[in-house]
Amino acid sequence: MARDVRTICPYCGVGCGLLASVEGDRLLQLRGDPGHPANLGKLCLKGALAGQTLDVPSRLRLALVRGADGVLAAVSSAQAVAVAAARLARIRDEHGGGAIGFYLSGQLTTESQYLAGKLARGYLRTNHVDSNSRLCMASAATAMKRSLGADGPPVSYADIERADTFLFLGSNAADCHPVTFDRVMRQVKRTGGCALVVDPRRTRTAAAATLHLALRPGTDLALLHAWLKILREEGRLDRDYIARATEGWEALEALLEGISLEETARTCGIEERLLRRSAAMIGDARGLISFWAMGVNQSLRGTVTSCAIINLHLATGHIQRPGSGPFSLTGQPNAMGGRDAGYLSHLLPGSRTIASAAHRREIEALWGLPEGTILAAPGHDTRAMFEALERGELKALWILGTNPAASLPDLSRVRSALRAAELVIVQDAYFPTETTAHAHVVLPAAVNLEQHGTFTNSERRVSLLEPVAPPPGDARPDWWWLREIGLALGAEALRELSSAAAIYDDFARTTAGQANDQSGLSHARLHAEGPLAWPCAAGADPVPLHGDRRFATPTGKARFWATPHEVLAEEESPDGDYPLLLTTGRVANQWHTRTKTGTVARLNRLAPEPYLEMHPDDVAALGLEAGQPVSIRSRRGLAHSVVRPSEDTPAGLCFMPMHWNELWAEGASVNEVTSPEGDPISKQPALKCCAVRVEARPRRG
Ligand SMILES: Nc1nc2c(c(=O)[nH]1)N[C@H]1C(S)=C(S)[C@@H](COP(=O)(O)OP(=O)(O)OC[C@H]3O[C@@H](n4cnc5c(=O)[nH]c(N)nc54)[C@H](O)[C@@H]3O)O[C@H]1N2
Ligand SMILES: Nc1nc2c(c(=O)[nH]1)N[C@H]1C(S)=C(S)[C@@H](COP(=O)(O)OP(=O)(O)OC[C@H]3O[C@@H](n4cnc5c(=O)[nH]c(N)nc54)[C@H](O)[C@@H]3O)O[C@H]1N2
Ligand code: SF4
Ligand SMILES: [Mo]
Repeated sequence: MARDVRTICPYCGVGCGLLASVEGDRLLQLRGDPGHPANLGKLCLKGALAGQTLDVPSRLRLALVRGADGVLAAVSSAQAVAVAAARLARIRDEHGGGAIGFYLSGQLTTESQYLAGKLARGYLRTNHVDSNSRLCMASAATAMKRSLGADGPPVSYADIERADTFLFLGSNAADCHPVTFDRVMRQVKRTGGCALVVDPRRTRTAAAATLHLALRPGTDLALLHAWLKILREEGRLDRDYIARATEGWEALEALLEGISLEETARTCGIEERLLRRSAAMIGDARGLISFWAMGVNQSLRGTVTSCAIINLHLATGHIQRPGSGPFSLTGQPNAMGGRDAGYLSHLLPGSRTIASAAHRREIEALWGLPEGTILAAPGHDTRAMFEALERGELKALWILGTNPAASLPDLSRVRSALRAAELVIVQDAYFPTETTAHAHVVLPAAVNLEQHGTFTNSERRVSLLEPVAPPPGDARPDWWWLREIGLALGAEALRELSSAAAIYDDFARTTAGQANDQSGLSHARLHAEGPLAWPCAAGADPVPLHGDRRFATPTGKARFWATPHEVLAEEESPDGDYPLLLTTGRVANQWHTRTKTGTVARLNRLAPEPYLEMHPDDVAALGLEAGQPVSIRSRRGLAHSVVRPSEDTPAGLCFMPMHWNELWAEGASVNEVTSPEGDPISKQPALKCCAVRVEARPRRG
């Protein structure tokens, strides 16, 4: 007899609920869960086919240890734990815990993310814990904290049905958050509202828009200031709200005074007429939701641009009321849970920071540790961690659920860091990956469809994962490996954390009374009641988001930030040697480094091979043609691809997806050429823009 099991899609941060029809150990079918507020039964193709990624030949079934001969060989789980623990212990004893780093992922459960942080900070005594969220949402998260006092969008999916105007900034939601995008477009149609898309390329999202502003890369901040200037001149700001709920308006107003629309039009490459038309659409909104993603975050100005998006909502009063709010789109399925659990180098669980002595003491007390156990200095962010590894300061890196040898910028440096490491532990569900090529120990992970745990989606909604199939071979949940190795290292306190439910309870306690309060949640409650959004305190129902609540800032008011748009020293602009700008991103149906989607034939039909998209004029000017193999050179390295002419990418810009990497072909990764420079506040790399030269390569015989 088949039964239904509720779980969550393993891919994007929309966090669609899945209903799995399961017979015994066998998954028969996945469908959208009509009862889940994120998707109301809908799914995109990736989610619908997620079951096909479980039992594939590239699944990692056994632990591997690299022998003296340099070859990875299968060992028992117990042997792998013993080897990993012994090598970590030696490094800790010789160099201190600070020689060990953890690089985590927004694709792990909150339980695994939390346990990794607890083991690292509380027992190994290293604060070098960071995650691929650094590449993804660090800017948005930093901005929400700076502007609103708490990291978490003050809006929910249900607000979509109460809004009529939707902004998409640096978001190709049609391909990357399809279920939310379709929901928005249904609402636009129903209300006769509008969707305004800001993206240098004509993506599928832009093509569906009421108005597409094809701005010059990196100039969103100038555009956002210009909109506010126009709205202010036209008396379309909410002065009451500004006075009642915000601070810092005067400085922003002074900045707006000094702005010239003519100059902004030139900076952004958008006609002044279109600046005014788009501002009018915002001014006319009854309910305004602004979605933003990597086109904003992965930039030298990621944080300040995210703050400017929030400025727009504060100044127009489109916040704290139904159908309005700034809505940072979560990339990975559990990036929000990871930040709640403190998986960036400056964070501790429950909206706390390492830099605060009071916060460290609170966590030490919750963990039953002596005062002073958690070190005061924040750990290395991702880039600093790999640089410390390259210098030999960091000796060991434990990588869970991410593939940095493909997804980090400036890959030749990343490889040299991994080669310099004394110990690289990689937990992954698939093998090989670009990163396992550098591993000394490889641990087989259960994927989320095979375990209990929680994921927190874009709208801060916590959902319970329940297994729809058993993990293959010796694969175990990530927290299981962390706990086994932690116990072998003497972290006895992990013993009682012997199930995902127990770990969740331990984590939820750390959030009591905090902005991201989940102390009212448990696996049992989530199982009984379904997904619930935070804040959700013990004994209380979820707190509504709307109404004039105090913001979680010291004064209770939201904060305007006034940063002028300026040319930055680190900015790569085209020159004689590198005359084109390259931008990078995603395509529909592919997921990141393709360990999962690469195994599903139907998902590969749309974009079966890597490509470099260029405007036909640039293709012609370089004497190239469709299908021509090319080399793409930047100041850092060389990548290979194949030309695809398209008018969707404006002249002077080219686009390369991030999905095809070294396993596909030598030099196939766009990150061979991208720059590690990033936002100085959030430390998020500016993966969206670097200067390159494109040249023909001989066609393969
Ligand atoms: N199919 C699919 N969906 C995914 C993923 C996937 O791998 N595949 N990954 C998930 C993850 S982790 C993430 S983070 C999200 C990412 O979701 P998105 O951020 O929507 O995707 P990207 O393609 O990285 O970038 C979005 C757009 O930014 C534009 N852009 C580049 N520079 C600028 C700029 O200066 N200003 C503006 N306004 N736009 C600019 C690019 O042209 C691109 O279309 O997707 C999630 N969903
Ligand atoms: N040029 C360029 N680079 C980018 C970006 C870009 O837009 N342009 N985007 C950046 C962004 S936003 C992101 S989020 C990153 C994503 O980059 P990565 O995180 O490196 O990409 P994934 O392919 O998702 O890697 C996840 C790894 O975890 C494994 N895995 C899957 N499930 C599990 C599990 O349950 N447990 C464990 N232990 N392993 C598992 C997968 O097999 C895979 O090897 O890339 C970043 N890099
Ligand atoms: S929209 Fe995202 S969460 Fe929903 S089914 Fe598609 S990939 Fe999964
Ligand atoms: Mo991401």
